Amino acid sequence: AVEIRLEDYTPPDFLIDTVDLTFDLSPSQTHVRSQMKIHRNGVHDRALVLNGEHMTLLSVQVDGRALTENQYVLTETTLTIFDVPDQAHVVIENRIDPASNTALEGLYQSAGNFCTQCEPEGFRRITYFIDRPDVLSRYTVTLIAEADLYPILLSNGNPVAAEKCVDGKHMARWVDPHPKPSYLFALVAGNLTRITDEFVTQSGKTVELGIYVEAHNADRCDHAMASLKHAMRWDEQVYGREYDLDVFNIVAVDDFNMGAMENKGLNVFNSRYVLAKPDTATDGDYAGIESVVAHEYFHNWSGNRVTCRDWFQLSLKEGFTVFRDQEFSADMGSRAVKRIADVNLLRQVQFAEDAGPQAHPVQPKAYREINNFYTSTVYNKGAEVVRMLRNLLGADTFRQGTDLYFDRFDGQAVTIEDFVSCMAEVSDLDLAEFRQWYDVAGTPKLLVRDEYLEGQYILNIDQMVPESAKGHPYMLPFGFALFDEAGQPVLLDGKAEHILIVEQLSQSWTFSIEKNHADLLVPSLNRGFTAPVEVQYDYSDEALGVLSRADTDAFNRWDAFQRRIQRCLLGRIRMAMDVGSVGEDALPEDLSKAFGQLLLEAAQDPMFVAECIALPSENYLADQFDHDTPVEWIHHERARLRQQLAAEWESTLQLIYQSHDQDGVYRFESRAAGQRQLRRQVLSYLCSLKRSAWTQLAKEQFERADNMTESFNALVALNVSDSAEFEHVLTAFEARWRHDPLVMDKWFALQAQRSDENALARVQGLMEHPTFSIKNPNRVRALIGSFARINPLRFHDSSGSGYQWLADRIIELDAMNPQIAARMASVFNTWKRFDGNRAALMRAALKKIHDRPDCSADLAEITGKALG
Ligand code: HT7
Ligand code: ZN
Repeated sequence: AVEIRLEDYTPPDFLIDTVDLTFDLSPSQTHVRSQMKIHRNGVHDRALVLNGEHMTLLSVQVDGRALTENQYVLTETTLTIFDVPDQAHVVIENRIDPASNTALEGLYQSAGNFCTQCEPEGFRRITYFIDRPDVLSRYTVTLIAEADLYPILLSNGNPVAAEKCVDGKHMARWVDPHPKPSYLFALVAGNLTRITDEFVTQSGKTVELGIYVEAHNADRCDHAMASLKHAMRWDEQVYGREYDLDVFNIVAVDDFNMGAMENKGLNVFNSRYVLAKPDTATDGDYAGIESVVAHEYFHNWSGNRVTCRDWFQLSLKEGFTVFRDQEFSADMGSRAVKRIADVNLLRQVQFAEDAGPQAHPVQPKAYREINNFYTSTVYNKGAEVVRMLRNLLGADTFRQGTDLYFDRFDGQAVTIEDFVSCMAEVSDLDLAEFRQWYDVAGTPKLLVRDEYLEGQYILNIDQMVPESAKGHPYMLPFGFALFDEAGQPVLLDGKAEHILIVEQLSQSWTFSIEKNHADLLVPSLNRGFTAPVEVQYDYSDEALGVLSRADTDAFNRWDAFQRRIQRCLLGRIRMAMDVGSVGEDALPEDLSKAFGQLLLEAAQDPMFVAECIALPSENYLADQFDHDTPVEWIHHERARLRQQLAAEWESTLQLIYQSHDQDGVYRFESRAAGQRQLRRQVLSYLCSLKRSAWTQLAKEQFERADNMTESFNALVALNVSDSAEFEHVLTAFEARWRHDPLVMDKWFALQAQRSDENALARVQGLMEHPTFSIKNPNRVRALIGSFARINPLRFHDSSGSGYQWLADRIIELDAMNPQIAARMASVFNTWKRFDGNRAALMRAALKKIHDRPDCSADLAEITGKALG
């Protein structure tokens, strides 16, 4: 694939004002008729070039005249029409084969129903079109299909007609009054049940809401519907954004490459982000549904009404919309815990991406395959950049900025620059330097030093910027406060908390402090994680103890405790590497005490305590090594620390477990979910002691549970216990749920993470399970993805067996679904961070995948960059 560069952007040669599409749907021979009114954009004499792939062209007409083959040129990817008038009526007929579309882009079938996925470039697999986001058109869509097989016919916009045809078929027509780019087009046709509700907007308009699912899932839609209504209200209250069609529909499909898609008025979802009832879905699933439903709904403004000029602007809609969904979820549940979860994800996934071969700026400057740029950098770092703008401007001014942005650019395809300009215009800030956040890859480091001099406290911040920043400093907001050794806030210039604006490579601030502090002063830095940076400050263990006990910023309390744990673990891992065996040293007293102190707070805020006592993941610990990553020592030392903490606090853990037991019906509600999460952590600690009393407790929890969260959490704890009970319970779980693929994904994922020596053979065996299918992305992620991503001990087996097996699976997947294959391949990105033997084996796996003549463009871009 050729490289596409931001600097080469030119406006489209033609625009398409209206498009009238008629689909005669059939699994392997769908007929598409497209009537377009087009006009030349500007003064030029270039031909009309339409994108089109994987389809059969049947006819082309311009202004009522059929074209002969010398009047156009057809290639594998384009249809070029010569001598088109400045304004023309173009009619194209073509045929497509949805049943054999395993890439799940364009029009395809899932469970016998038709559905589409057009972002970013799927529309060109449906019909010939100018398939780029800055071509906005008004769509009319007519769907014709067999009435008994496909009673439901949906598209974007509002329904305007429906009738029976003579031949057992029926038709429905939809008109979308809002001009939109082709990537927001959608159609669905199938045998689906509709769950309905309605929403009255702030201006009094009633919107009909529909969720369409297979009939047997009709009882699993309540939570998605409630989430949708909450999101609609929140967007009115927080951003003043109202919904703009008569209907809003969501369709759940089983075969889907990502989470969901924000097609105008017709969101299509991976069924895992719609379907939930207490006995099949965990609290995590409920939270995921709430945030993805909201995310897609919020796109109606941030993405659909105001869209992207080109795909380099992807973060304009995705970063902003992730920020919006994060804030929504914070308002629905616990703000502090949401922030912890978001930062954890950022550090584990985005920081790693930014430090590896696929690193790119939030606004990439070049790509070969745009599908590879739906990344954590574009989404999560993009959201952090918007969050920084909000923090720099303050909430009210930021809202003025978003109002200006939505009003000024409504109905247009715009750039990140347009967004930032609105923020600069409403504030008195010069944001020119802030742009660096969008333009430069890599995570900046801040080196912080401080000193106390006779009533004055001096804070110094030095920026260590990534190489590609060429020595230019970043502009960022930096939350800051100071505490004394007793954990009391120390006023700085009379204030307990400051947001500093950091904008120079080296900067210092001098504050007057009232009391005379001879002893320990502890700075609380980057509070609430105001900027996506790594902060280095030489904290003593005692200082971390002060913050984890007393910081008034919950995020920094969590962070301080996690830093303390990480310091202990990394020290032990390095020691184990040196001496070649697992250590025997005792639990550090301060760490144990801080752990115990947190446990005392369990009754007050169970979810927060659960987050604090969760040990850093093996992958996160591995990321702290830039060579010879010691997978075995990471695994064993992490397990040893867990056991030591459990042994030291065993009776308290037991008490907590019991006191957070819940009676009554399951409800997805903040405190109850927090209690369940706490019980999960506590039970896993207890089970790590491998004592039959605790294994029994977990088994009882499994047997008594009336909801999936408690049932699955028992399974997780039993996995830690390594006991024979685990096998029995796994079998019981499978017997009950083997016909429910979404529930079985949990079972596949858990089995794939088992760390015993039989792990790879087990995963290979599970690929033969009747519920597993390599064609389904959810199954692939659950089984193959979990083994490769969250079972580092076995995936990185020094024999290379894990690597070779994964390489073969990726090659198999590439022939069906290149997007999923490319995503899987990114686990090999880290090969340089392993010892010579593993690095060579990982590289060999990458080369095997890459050096095939039929390697897809998606996969070749990822593996090519990884190989370097
Ligand atoms: N805007 C969507 C991104 C997307 C996607 C969704 C489903 C399947 C393939 C896809 N490619 C890109 C999802 C979102 O961020 O809302
Ligand atoms: Zn999105």
